[in-house]
Amino acid sequence: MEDKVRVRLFFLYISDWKTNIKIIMELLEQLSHCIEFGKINQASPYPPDMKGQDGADELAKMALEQGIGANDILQKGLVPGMEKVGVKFRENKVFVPQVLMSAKAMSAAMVHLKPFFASGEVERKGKFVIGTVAGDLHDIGKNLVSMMIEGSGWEVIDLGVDVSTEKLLETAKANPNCVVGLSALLTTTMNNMADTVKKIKAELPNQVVLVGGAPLTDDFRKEIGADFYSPDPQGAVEYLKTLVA
Ligand code: B1M
Repeated sequence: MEDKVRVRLFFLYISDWKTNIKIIMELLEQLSHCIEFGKINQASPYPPDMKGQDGADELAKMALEQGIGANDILQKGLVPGMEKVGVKFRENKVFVPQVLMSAKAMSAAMVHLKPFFASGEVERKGKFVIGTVAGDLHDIGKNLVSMMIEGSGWEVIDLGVDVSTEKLLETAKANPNCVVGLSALLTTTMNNMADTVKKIKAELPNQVVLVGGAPLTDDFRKEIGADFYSPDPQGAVEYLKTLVA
């Protein structure tokens, strides 16, 4: 091949490659935007200013079709969107309903990525076992924490509400190196939380336990021997990040 032709082909390849990168970046940015603003799919009327546009559902599928890796879609599209929601929620710039819409958008995208997680192609950051402590039926806050942590790339095992110490211990033992998260909303069930943490630490001294819930304080966390207290989901996400850094 002539040198001139070779040079032209090289520049064609570079410009094609640049275009592809641009398309990929735009797609991931759009995906992140859908998560941040809770755009589930094209049919969803929310948010009103994105009516009729593709949502997380269509864009995640499109990204896979364009050959973008499932891990890149998660880490460069979905996670940054969820992170923005977490920060805005902490700063009272968005509220529970908006976070729930973001979580729904995240789930719609995750449907397409799930097979890649199942095949082991995409690695999760770790396992997070969460539950509301025994005697406590409040789960709205716990669910938000659970969704945000899943959205940050962890596999979440959600045991629900009114979770006994025995169930938590059994799950922690079955999932070595997991992090346990406990939520309590009642002053009465804070005592159950203390009891649960004590028993977990007695049987599994190295088990990391993260606690949260409206009546808790960091002093209470220290008193009961848990490793970390977060007043909000974003704090929990940031703490987990430090464990895998
Ligand atoms: Co209940 N309730 N409730 N309740 N309830 C409270 C908590 C209460 C403060 C209301 C009041 O009296 N002002 C009061 C507790 C008083 C106290 O103990 N000091 C109370 C009571 C007394 C009760 C009952 C005993 C009432 C009765 O039957 N007499 C009863 C108890 C039932 C039981 O649990 N055994 C009861 C029942 C219920 C409902 C079932 C009706 C319902 C729960 C529905 C559900 O969760 N599916 C309910 C609700 C909705 C509330 C209020 C109104 C709202 C709680 C909530 O969801 N907040 C609440 C009053 C209030 O807070 N205004 C109240 C929104 C949620 C996003 O916030 O859960 O704090 P929160 O979660 C936050 C943070 O705390 C943090 O992140 C979340 C997002 O920012 N966080 C974590 C939570 N868990 C975390 C874990 C982490 C990290 C962060 O790491 C693991």
